[in-house]
Amino acid sequence: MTPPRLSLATWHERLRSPLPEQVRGPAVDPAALTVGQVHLGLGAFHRAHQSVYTEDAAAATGETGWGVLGVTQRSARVAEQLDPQDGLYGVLTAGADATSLRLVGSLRQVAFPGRQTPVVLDALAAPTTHVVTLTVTEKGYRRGPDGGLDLADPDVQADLAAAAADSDEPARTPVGLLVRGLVRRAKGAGTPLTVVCCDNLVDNGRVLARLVGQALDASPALVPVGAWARDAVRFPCTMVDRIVPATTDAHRARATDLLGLHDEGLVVGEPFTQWVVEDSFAGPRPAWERAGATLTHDVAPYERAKLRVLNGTHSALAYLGALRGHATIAQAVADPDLAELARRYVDDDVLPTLVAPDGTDLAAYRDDVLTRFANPATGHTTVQVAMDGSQKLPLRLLSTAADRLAAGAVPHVAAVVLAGWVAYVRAAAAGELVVAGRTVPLDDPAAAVLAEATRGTPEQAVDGVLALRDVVPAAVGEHPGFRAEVVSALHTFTR
Ligand code: CS2
Repeated sequence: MTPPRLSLATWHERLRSPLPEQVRGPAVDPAALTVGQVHLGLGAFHRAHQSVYTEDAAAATGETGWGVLGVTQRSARVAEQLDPQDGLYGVLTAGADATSLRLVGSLRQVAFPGRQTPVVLDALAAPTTHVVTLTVTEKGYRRGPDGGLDLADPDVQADLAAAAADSDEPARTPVGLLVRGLVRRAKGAGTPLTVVCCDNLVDNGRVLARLVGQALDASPALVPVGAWARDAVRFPCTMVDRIVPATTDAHRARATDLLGLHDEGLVVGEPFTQWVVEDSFAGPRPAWERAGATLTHDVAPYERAKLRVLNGTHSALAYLGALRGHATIAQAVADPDLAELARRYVDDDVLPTLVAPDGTDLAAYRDDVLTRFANPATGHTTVQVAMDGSQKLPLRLLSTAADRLAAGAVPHVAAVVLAGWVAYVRAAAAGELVVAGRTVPLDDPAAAVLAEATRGTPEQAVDGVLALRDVVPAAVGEHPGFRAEVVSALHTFTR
């Protein structure tokens, strides 16, 4: 018999019989909350991370004004998963030795911009909304080659035209949607707002502030809004961390087993979670520190250590692991050659570029990260982490390489990792990359450019990639010693 679908009613019904000890109900009742936070990019990561912090903060303080309006990005699917469940969903925590399930009640409403842009704009303008969080992935920001807003992008242009007209038409980009919300807010009560970027970008708050500033400068109609925003809107930087793989049928079956209810909105996370937030808010915020977040004046050392140690090594294991046929990150890091390479990468290339955040021992941090990668229970795939390399590698790998070269050292392992990416791109673009019996396509917004750049001999492929200025900084791309090492490493992959 199919178990009933999770909802407030079925959950209350479920409470009539005992729960397994690994299951915890929502810490707050979604029906008792009003919206105080809008989240753009309602994917699995938000649901397993910030939404949980917001719920725990509300539970700790008893405040009922921190319900979340979650805005989906690309499709209405998430709304279809969560609406029938009254916004309730489970987070399955998959540890190496134990699994637990908690339901989260902080999601008050779900909106899909394709249909409900006016709902989102009104929520962004509402004086009761104090915080906007974003997880829209690196590519979601629509940045151009100089890192600023890509004003030539037709979707960005459409959103800016809609912003100038303050119209209700469907938003096409997250930054466009945010800017349009700011326009409406400035024209309304003009209550201050804090916008919290939670993506893996370097200086994420400053980056987003710049994009919003550029959008508001782009049209004379928006100049007064820009002047208001400079005073009234804050963009704190953050470092977010939790490994959240795609939910699989096996995860769903496990959750159904534990809960006795079927949850279409289930997300999965590792036991570890961390959030470091710059304490710079324009108005009230959820008491995230009561939920374990660190509020600090300087996020940069945390963010840089996380991007370079965790994300950089993650990508290394993803490309090199997939090339060796490993389906998951746990399998890749269990491969002695790759474990050794990952450790050498951190020790030789990454750690010399870092300043330890307060109270952090970077060698211990490296060990913790490698242990987290080894957790087999998440099932995090190499192919998932390998996605969007053109967007991720500049931030997590090539910045490290640039710093080492500037210090006069050739980052040998970074060169091997870059060669691994080139080999991965070549194989995937040719339809020849097979991982766990499946042919893996090249999943990257720059797939066509990458396929073209990596054609020919290994030397030509390396030169093609090193010349991509959107991806590789000139100081790295034009360094002969680094090039020689990438070429020689690529030969070992293509042999
Ligand atoms: C991963 C990240 O897919 C990826 O690129 O490196 O999503 C990683 O799992 C998170 O940043 C961990 O906090």
